[in-house]
Amino acid sequence: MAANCIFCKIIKGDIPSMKVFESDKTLAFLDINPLSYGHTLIIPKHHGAKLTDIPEEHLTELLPIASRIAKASGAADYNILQNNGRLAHQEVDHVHVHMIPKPNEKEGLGVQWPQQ
Ligand code: IU
Repeated sequence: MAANCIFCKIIKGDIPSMKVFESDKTLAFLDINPLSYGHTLIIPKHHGAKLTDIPEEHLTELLPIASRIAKASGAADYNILQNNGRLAHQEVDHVHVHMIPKPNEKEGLGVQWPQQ
């Protein structure tokens, strides 16, 4: 945990979030400024700014959980993104994987997400 990290504060529950999934190693919650309905962040509970700062055993759930959430979103198409460093457009210095559904323009998503 890093005292001044906003995602560590979300993990601790000091800042509220719309949780989608939680285990001992991983937390997933809705992005506060979503690029699409259902935009979710999947983060390791172990603090580290970049992927290369995190021990591998804390990374193992990130893609499987992103995959599960993508499936649950009902979107056939979606982006999985993970930015490292300012040149790569990273704004929050705690590793996070974005799952960004791409709703079908005619049908939207297959399921409803909670309102943010
Ligand atoms: P980036 O990969 O570091 O650029 O993405 C940071 C994301 O974190 C961005 O989509 C923000 O909307 C999101 N976010 C959030 O969900 N909750 C917060 O309190 C803050 C940022 I600060």
